[in-house]
Amino acid sequence: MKKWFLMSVLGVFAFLIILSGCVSAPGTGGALNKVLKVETGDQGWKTAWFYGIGNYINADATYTYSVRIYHEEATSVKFNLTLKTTTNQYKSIFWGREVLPATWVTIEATYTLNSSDGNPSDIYIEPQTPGITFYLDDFVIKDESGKVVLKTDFEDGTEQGWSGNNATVSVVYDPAQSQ
Ligand SMILES: [Ca+2]
Repeated sequence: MKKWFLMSVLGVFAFLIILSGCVSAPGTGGALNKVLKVETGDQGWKTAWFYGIGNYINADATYTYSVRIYHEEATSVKFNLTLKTTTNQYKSIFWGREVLPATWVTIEATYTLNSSDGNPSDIYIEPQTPGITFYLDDFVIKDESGKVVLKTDFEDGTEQGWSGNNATVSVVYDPAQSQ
């Protein structure tokens, strides 16, 4: 009888250990995700810059742009995605899209550059609030057929073409995962 009781207690312990493993595992979904950290200066514009976007996209063609953005400011921050052309025009792909605090938000927009405005030169993401730190991941451009023409996910640990303008960029682990 005593032995039976001991086996039952051990069985319950084993069950609890297995259960706790199941509960804690899905939180990170396995591997930790790498993202681009952007620490901006006192001006809020043109902070995360991708030069040479003309290597991936053309004028007079329609593309869908998507990017995930995250920040830990006290209030929502609005973000812009802008395409600079070879004739120094600045074309808004999206403008003032709101990202809530401590929440990864996916922003998607479709845009066609008219060749009368030049060819694609550079692309940049900027917050409308100056001086903040934000994070971006999975910047993807797809053509009309749905084919991915550019994807930056930072999983190789490099900036993958992004650089800072009045900002510092670096690849870090997702701050939402490490909390
Ligand atoms: Ca990533």
